[in-house]
Amino acid sequence: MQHTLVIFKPDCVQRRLVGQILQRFEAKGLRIAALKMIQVSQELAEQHYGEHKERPFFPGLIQFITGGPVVVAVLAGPEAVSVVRGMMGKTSGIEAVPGTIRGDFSVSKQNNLIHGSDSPDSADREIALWFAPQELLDYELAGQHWVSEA
Ligand code: FUP
Repeated sequence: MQHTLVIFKPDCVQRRLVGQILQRFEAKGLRIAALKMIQVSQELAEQHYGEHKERPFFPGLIQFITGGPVVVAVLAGPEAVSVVRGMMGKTSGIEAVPGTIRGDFSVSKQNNLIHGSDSPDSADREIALWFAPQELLDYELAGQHWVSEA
């Protein structure tokens, strides 16, 4: 069982797409382990996107992600990191294939609606950055054995 961080970015909130996209993850069989809405601080934004610090798009990205509230979640399930990445599609909504979230709802590289951790190590780092340990809830969903073996 793996955990991954998903951010429903400010464009997702403003376009009223949070429910529709969260529904896809639930329907897939992932469990919501944590969920909250927050206004991202400059500091958190810079820490989260630290690996892109030297890239030309970094200032715009920070302005974008702090430009309105986000909804942030921890999703749990078998291979949750790669399952979510596959559902998200390529970074650019123009290149992302139809059927993926970005492919269905985005025509932008920056305004691409959601973030998902790109590896289990990134997931651990990002979850610790966005959530306190007690915010992650470990519980069983009824009928889980119909969804997956583990
Ligand atoms: P992804 O893992 O698909 O979210 O994409 P990256 O980690 O490569 O990039 C992080 C965010 O930076 C993207 F979600 C959007 C933004 N970005 C740009 O705005 N311009 C670029 O050229 C590349 C990324």
